[in-house]
Amino acid sequence: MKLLYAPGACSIGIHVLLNEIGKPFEAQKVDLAGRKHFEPEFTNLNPKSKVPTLVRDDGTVLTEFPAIATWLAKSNPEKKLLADDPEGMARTLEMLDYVVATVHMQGFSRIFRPGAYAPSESDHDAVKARGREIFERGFAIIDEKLKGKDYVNGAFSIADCALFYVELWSTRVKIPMPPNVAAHFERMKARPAVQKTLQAEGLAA
Ligand SMILES: N[C@@H](CCC(=O)N[C@@H](CS)C(=O)NCC(=O)O)C(=O)O
Repeated sequence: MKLLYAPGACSIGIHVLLNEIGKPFEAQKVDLAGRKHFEPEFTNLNPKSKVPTLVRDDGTVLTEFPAIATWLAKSNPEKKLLADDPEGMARTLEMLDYVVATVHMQGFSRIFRPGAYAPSESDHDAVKARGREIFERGFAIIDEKLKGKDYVNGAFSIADCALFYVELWSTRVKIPMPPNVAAHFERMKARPAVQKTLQAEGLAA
C-alpha cells in the first residue's frame, strides 16, 4: 500500500491513520509547490491532482479523505476505528464530513487559496475573513461536541484523524483553538502514531 502525501497537508490525517493501524505501507512525498501533482506520473494515478491518494496492494487507487478513511477502518475492523452500530457509525461520519467538507474545504481553503474564490486580489482579505469565520464557527461547534470527551465520539476513531489536520492548520495560521479542541490536539500529539507521522513528514511535534 502506498500513500501519496504532502507534508502537513490534509493527507497527514490518513498518514496518522496508517500509523495507527500499524501495518507496513510506503509514504511517498508529493511536491505540491513544484506542481508535481499535475504531471502524468501523478495524474495517471489520480486525475483530480489531490492528496491524499492511496494506491492499494492490488494497484487500485482510492481518493477522497472520507472514502480512504472509511475503507481503512472497515478493512482493519480489529482496530475499532469506526463504530459498528448505526448510531456510532453515523456520528463518526457526521463529524468526519463536517471537518473535511466544511471546516477544511469552505473554511481553511479560503484562507490558504483566496485566489480560487476571487480573481481580484483586492477581494482576498474579505475571502480570508469569511474563511476564518467558517472555521471558527466550526471549531466552536466541535468544541461543544468534545465537552467531557477525550475523542469526538468517545473512543478514538477516523474522525479524530480528520480533526487533527485542521487543528494543525489552526496552529499554522496562529488562530487559537477553543479549550476542548486545544486539549484534543494535545491528546492527539501524545499518541505514538501521531509523533511518528509528524517525524516522517519532517514537522515539529
Ligand atoms: N476532497 C479532497 C480534498 C483533498 C485536498 O484538497 N487536498 C489538497 C491538500 S490539503 C491538495 O491536494 N491540494 C492540491 C491542489 O489543489 O493543487 C479529499 O477529501 O481528499
